[in-house]
Amino acid sequence: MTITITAFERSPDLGRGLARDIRVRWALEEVGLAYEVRLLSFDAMKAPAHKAIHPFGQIPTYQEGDLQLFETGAIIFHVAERYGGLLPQDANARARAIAWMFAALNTVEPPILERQNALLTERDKPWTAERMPLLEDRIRNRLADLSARLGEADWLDGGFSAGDLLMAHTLQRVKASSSLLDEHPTLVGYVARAQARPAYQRAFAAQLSVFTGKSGEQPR
Ligand code: GTB
Repeated sequence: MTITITAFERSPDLGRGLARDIRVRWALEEVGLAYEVRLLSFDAMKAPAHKAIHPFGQIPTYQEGDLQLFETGAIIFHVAERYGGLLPQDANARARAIAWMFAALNTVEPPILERQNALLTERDKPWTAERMPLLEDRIRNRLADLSARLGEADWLDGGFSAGDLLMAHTLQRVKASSSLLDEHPTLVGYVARAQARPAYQRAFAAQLSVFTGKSGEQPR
């Protein structure tokens, strides 16, 4: 069955791993599934045909036969459930890995997005300079707790899982736009370990190739 995902025709980072289709590409690479990519312009994302698949007019989406999905968390959970390899077999370990998926999306990502959105849309507002330290401290709190929990381990709970995939990509956004991650060498190492995975490298090269026409090196 052909799997088709959607991605940006034009991306602000020119395909350097920040747009969330990389999460889906990465998950598919981890489980060894081929996929096709439908590139969308901004207008196409907001058109009724795409909104029938993604109610909020965003990328990525996932189509497989008569299944159409949106939300990276749901897509990656589906891939993990249907194809295996991204979640442990043991029921309790599986439940804990799923908890890390939710932690990435519900607990760690929101303060990161809050800061990003403030920089993107409120940079020139009088309150932004005053608000920024508060937004950054919220991220710092999450990173400190995450770093303490990870400790010396390679991954969040045993072997690499869908929880690590979502967490590492969420942290990548911090790394790309601030020095906050550098305050935690443990987390810098964690992201580097995730990005060194062959599946991530293939996903990164595929996303980059949309913009360069050829596969690229992972930036350091
Ligand atoms: N919760 C959804 C999910 O996880 O799937 C969020 C999806 C989402 O935010 N999609 C973004 C989008 O479609 C692209 S990934 N935005 C267009 C819109 O909302 O109109 C966010 C993103 C894109 C590009 C960069 N970059 O280049 O730096 C960073 C992050």
